[in-house]
Amino acid sequence: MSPDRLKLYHSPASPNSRRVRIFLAEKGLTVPLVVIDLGKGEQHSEAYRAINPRRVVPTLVLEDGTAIGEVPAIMRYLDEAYPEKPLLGATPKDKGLIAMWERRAELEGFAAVMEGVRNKVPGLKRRAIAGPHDYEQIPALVERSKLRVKDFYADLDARLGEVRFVAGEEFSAADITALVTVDFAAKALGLPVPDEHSAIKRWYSEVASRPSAAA
Ligand SMILES: N[C@@H](CCC(=O)N[C@@H](CS)C(=O)NCC(=O)O)C(=O)O
Repeated sequence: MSPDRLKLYHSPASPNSRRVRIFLAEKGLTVPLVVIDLGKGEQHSEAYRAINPRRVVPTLVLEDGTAIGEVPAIMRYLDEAYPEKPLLGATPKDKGLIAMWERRAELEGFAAVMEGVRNKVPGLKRRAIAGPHDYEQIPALVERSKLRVKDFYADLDARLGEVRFVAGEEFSAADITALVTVDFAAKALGLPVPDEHSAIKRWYSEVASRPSAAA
């Protein structure tokens, strides 16, 4: 299927949407984008809920109307449908390693930042977890999230002291999730990479200067 028959519902400021936009840019795929205005609550509209009942972006819609939500699932579809320049690995070993490192970046880094932001930002009161259900903020989680992000940075620095990219010697989806995590932590939690983490700095200057990072 030609990528211009797909549709990506996204939000320009959403870090989860950015993970998919960078993924597409790295693969050289141009997919029509449809903006969902999260500030105006468009994710809760009847029209968008018919596309993604979880009320979150991004969502990839195929030509036959099939809607795929969840960033790793969208990445999986794109890498399988457009196998040129695989970002989730080409061999069973690489696939396993990239899935492991991407998942660690998401669970230990990205999710930790998200937890801090959602429990802190006044505009997200009663919306501490994205999705169809409302949850009150728990301010204590903000401090714990900051500790988790610091630990994530220390662990990532140790890893990048051994390898060029997060999952090994090749750029992969794990770098995309880690890059978006670092930018999100700096912007939304005021937690830039500490100066002493020289391996992250070396890696960041390489991945952030790829054209895809502007996506
Ligand atoms: N697990 C989902 C998370 C998606 C998500 O949390 N998206 C946020 C934007 S980054 C969202 O749509 N938030 C809507 C809201 O806060 O109501 C994924 O991987 O796609």
